[in-house]
Amino acid sequence: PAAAEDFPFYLDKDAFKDSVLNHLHSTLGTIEEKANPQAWWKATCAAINERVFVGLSETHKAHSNIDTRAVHYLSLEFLMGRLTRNNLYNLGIFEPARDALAELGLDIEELCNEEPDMALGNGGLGRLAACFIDSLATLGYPAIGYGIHYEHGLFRQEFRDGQQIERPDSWRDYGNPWEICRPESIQKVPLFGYVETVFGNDGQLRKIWHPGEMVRGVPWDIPVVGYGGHTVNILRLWESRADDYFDWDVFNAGGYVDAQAEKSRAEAISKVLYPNDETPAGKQLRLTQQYFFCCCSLKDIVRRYKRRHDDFSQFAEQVVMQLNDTHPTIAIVELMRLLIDDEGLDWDNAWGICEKVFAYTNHTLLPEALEKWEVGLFENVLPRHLEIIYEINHRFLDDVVAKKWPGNDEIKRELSIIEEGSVRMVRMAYLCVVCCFKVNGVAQMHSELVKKDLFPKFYELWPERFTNVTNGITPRRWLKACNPELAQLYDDCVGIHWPTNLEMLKKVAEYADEKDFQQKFMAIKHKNKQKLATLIHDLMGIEVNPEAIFDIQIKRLHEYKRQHLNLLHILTLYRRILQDPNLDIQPRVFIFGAKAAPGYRLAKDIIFAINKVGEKINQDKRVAGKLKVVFMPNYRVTLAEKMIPAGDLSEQISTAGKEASGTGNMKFALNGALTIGTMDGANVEIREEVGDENIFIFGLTAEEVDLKLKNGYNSRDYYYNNPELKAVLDWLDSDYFTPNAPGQLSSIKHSLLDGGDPFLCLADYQSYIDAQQKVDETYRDKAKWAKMAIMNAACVGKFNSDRSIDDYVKEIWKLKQYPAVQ
Ligand code: 26W
Repeated sequence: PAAAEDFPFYLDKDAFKDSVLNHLHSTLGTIEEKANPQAWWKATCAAINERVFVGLSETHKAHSNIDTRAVHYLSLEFLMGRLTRNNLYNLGIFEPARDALAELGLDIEELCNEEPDMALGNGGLGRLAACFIDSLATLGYPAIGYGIHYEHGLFRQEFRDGQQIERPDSWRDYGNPWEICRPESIQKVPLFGYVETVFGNDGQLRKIWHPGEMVRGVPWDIPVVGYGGHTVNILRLWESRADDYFDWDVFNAGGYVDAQAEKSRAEAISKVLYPNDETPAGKQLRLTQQYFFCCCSLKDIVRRYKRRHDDFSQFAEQVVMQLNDTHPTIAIVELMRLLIDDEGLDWDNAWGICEKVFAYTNHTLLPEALEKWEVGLFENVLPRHLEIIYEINHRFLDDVVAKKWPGNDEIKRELSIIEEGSVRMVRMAYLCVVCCFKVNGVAQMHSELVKKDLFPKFYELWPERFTNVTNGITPRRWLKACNPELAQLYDDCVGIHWPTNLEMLKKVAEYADEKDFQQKFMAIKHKNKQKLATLIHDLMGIEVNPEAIFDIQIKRLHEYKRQHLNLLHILTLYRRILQDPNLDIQPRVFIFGAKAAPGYRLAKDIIFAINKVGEKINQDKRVAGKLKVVFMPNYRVTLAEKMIPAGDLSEQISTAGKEASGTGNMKFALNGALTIGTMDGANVEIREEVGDENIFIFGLTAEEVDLKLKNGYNSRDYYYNNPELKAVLDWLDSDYFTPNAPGQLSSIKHSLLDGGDPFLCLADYQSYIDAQQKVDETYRDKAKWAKMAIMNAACVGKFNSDRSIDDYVKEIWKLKQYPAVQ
């Protein structure tokens, strides 16, 4: 139980109950007899917020009094999930709140289910941002997250006859108790128009941008409560509004309709999150979103700085900005513009500042995911920024590239921020590398590939710029809050301080061989599996056996993540069972969760195929319950919190060299699942930590993948030389799984054979099947499996996001800790 001395906002059950009742009456304006669960939830949030807001203002005071250096985390995505439970745990008042609500006849689980998921992100990158701001607050660092206040987050997924359909997500329909509107900090954002060149009084050329349109950015602050409640930082999200849309002149001139149209155009900017991960949209609205939030955030930062300083000499001491992938790259250009056009600095001065304040994190090596924008789009939306980009490029090529490689025009073409071709493009990643003082990848292996494959010439130019920060996850959400029974077991074993010192769990490894501990550990896993089984039954009507192996793959749907390789394994087992009804295998439940980008045909076909194969298997009497396939709809943070504690086997099976890091792999291991995975991303480091004997590694290495592709990979060779693989693929292509509709599942086989199998599913097939066979054999030995599971949970302390933040602070941000509330 939380000790009052560790948690300054601790209050007991009775005090919490009074507070909830008080808010039910005076904030919600209702009474016990009339209140519905939503009103109770909101009253509870109001009771929590009484503490949160005190922490917020204390933190604000503390940080502005000392005028501290702060990190500004710029991200188009923050995948926060629900906040009620985490805020309660971080304040140390979960138990009193639970008991108080119970006395009021309320179940805290049910109450928490009233909260919609804050799904303002696609996947790994957005969730990483959420874990990072949790850690920053927990460690007491001055930090602010900047992003977009989307009206609609990532779409809600439904299945209709096995096909994904997308429905709008409306997370704020009935108000959100966690956000505070700050109209006093509204910013104006210029767009479109043209640039005029004038002579200033000093005889210097000056540029004046005459925007064609203005929109307003309205900030909404979400308090970010650190564990212990000693620091409450903010996440500031910008909402777009029309500038003076109620323009009386237009109105009186009969232009009411035009004014309304302008209003909807402006408000479209923050309307919806782009649901594509890995494939940039290339759309004007997306570039506008990026500029909109960067412009608002920079003006906010500069305004705050100028309250204390008369010139910009201290700016780079006070401010560091982390760019979460290339999505906020335009912030670099916007700061140049602000400093030169608005503040009157000269180029060298302005550039000198920019070079000290921006750092860039790369999250992907997939070439199609690297953002490029058509020059024409810039010309139209941000004409002044295009000029500045040209100037940055010009100076870079002439001053830097020409000095390093004199007379080499080929290399200039290669490194130019502008890609020449039939359509000229701005390469956003190059712009980042040219300006940022640090560029980091998100796992050791990924950071090596960033240097070697992605930016080799830049690495030659500036080797000291490139670094690694391995990703991490917050153990508060991903262990303490989502798996309270395991958390309790750890409290009993190693004391209560592991949530902020995850390496303490190492001590648990000492118990890995003890029968008694193994039993306790696996009993908790079993309970979590029962709970998930109930949820699956309630949501989908499918009966699954908690004794079976829970084999889970949850992540965005993408060819490189190879959900279809998993499917080939399922088909292989199904076929073997039909051929030999007495086949002795461990019962398994294959559980999936994944959203496909709405325009990604093959990804949607893979979802459909898994659903169809699942339907067949689940109702086939001959399978006798040995296999079940469950594709849970609408995978999101809240569902992950229920699935991960129940996992036995964690599927991390991307083509080596493609998954930058992965973070689901860390969450599973921490909750005692074993990994089956390739030598990719953070799997490599997980293997290092848990030991080769406690993980199932299979498949080609990244070097072998490259070599195969270079030497002309032919997937057909594998198809014709492996009868079981051939049979399984042909089977998928028949009408067995889609009676009366032959060919409905053909696109998968087609992509693997005619499409050339770009992610080498067929090359890795046999090795995967063999590794799965080993999983099956290992699971039969209960003690061995328990020991391996415990070793995984005990040994992955490295992957906590507090360690990631420490690495960022030491390598890049150079911050000091200032916990505000004692
Ligand atoms: C422009 C469209 C777009 C949107 C999002 C392109 C690329 C992205 C992200 C890079 C997708 C993403 O979430 N990447 C994941 O980032 C995680 C956090 O670092 C890593 O763990 C995953 O390996 C990486 O795929």
